[in-house]
Amino acid sequence: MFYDYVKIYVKGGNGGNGMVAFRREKFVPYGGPAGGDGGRGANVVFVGDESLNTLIDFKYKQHYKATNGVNGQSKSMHGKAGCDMIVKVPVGTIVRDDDTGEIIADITEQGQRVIVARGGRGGRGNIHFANASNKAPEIAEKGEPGQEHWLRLELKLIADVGLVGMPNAGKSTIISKISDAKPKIADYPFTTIVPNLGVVQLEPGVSFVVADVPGLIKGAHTGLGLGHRFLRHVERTRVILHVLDMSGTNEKTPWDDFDTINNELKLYRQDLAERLQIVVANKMDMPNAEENLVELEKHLQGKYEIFPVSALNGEGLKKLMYHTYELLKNAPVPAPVLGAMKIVKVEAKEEFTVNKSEDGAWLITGDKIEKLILMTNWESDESTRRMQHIMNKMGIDDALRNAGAKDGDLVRIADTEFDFAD
Ligand SMILES: Nc1nc2c(ncn2[C@@H]2O[C@H](COP(=O)(O)OP(=O)(O)OP(=O)(O)O)[C@@H](O)[C@H]2O)c(=O)[nH]1
Ligand SMILES: [Mg+2]
Repeated sequence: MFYDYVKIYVKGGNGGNGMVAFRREKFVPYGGPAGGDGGRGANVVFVGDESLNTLIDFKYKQHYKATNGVNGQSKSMHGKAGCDMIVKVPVGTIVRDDDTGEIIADITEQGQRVIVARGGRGGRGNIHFANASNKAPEIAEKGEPGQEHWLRLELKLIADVGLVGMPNAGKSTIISKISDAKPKIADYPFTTIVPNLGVVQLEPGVSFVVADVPGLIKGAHTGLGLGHRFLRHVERTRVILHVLDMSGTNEKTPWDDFDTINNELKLYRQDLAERLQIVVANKMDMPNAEENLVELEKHLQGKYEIFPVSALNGEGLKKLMYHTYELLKNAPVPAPVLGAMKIVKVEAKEEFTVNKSEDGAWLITGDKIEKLILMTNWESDESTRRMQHIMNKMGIDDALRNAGAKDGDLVRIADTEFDFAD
């Protein structure tokens, strides 16, 4: 199978920080709390797009960070949420967490949307922390950090275009010039024994997949010269580039080669002969090529477009590729090959764990507690007290005590360290 892989980093925006502020109005000496909430961080969202068929664009850009939420303001004004970052991916892309290998999403439909990195919640402003006993709280949360991870994208490549022709016609030379493929090229027939795939990129976002199919011979449709195996790769392609060696002699003319190959295609599957086909007149740098081209044109009677090229020195290939792309635009898209797969959601875990780290500190890990710690503003005494209260309620104090923690032991959670006070 021909798979394309890329690794990319995605990060949701951080939530904006909540604000500590108080109302200041005329004739109201001690106004109530008026600190607004931070805005939500933006998500990174993948959207299935049928017009893409490779992952090549991700090889150039690997980091995708959505925008942060805006901090809350005074006068109870909430910060604005970040605007989601939309990333188009080809239909057929499987998205895995690179660390665990777990499938996060399987993009099987046009327009399908999947959040691959969630933006953080905005921190709450001090208006939320007022109660009967504390009318002027100095507490506000920091924004929740956005989710971040490395993803592995996989796509089964489906060739859009097939390079078909007699052995030694120059198919591998062509694919080596137009794409990133590096096949073996040699001056004898049957150099290529398995198809090579290459991605042709004309411009960023404009690419297609080409298959260099091993040479076909007379009788290929019956399986001769492994013909069956190779023809199967042509079945799925939408445009056929029929490569001819124009340096033909009297014994072996390009037009006879043309008829032989097309006859094999037709005998293998009638509709293959009817597929969009461009004739690539290769080796135009060779003697006799010009005369042969005139003969070939007569023979084809305008039924096929002919592109004279020299793969060896690259002449004519660019024009051929742009024309191929134009044809592909209107050629029907083959049905997706991947069946629907289960979508596994990444949910935050509630529990926490206590471990002793090598330096003797108590290490507490867990999605919820780590998030809460990161959202706490430690400069505020009140926020600190609130956090201590929450940790106690979650059972973290008990867990530390049971694990053997003593007064003054170092405790570490996320980016914060503090002393254990029993
Ligand atoms: N002069 C000249 N030689 C070429 C040109 N293109 C390819 N060749 C030569 O033709 C020979 C065969 O080229 P390949 O690209 O291996 O041919 P192929 O069609 O892949 O052959 P198979 O894999 O056997 O089917 C090599 O020696 C190439 O260097 C060209 O435009 N001009
Ligand atoms: Mg070859």
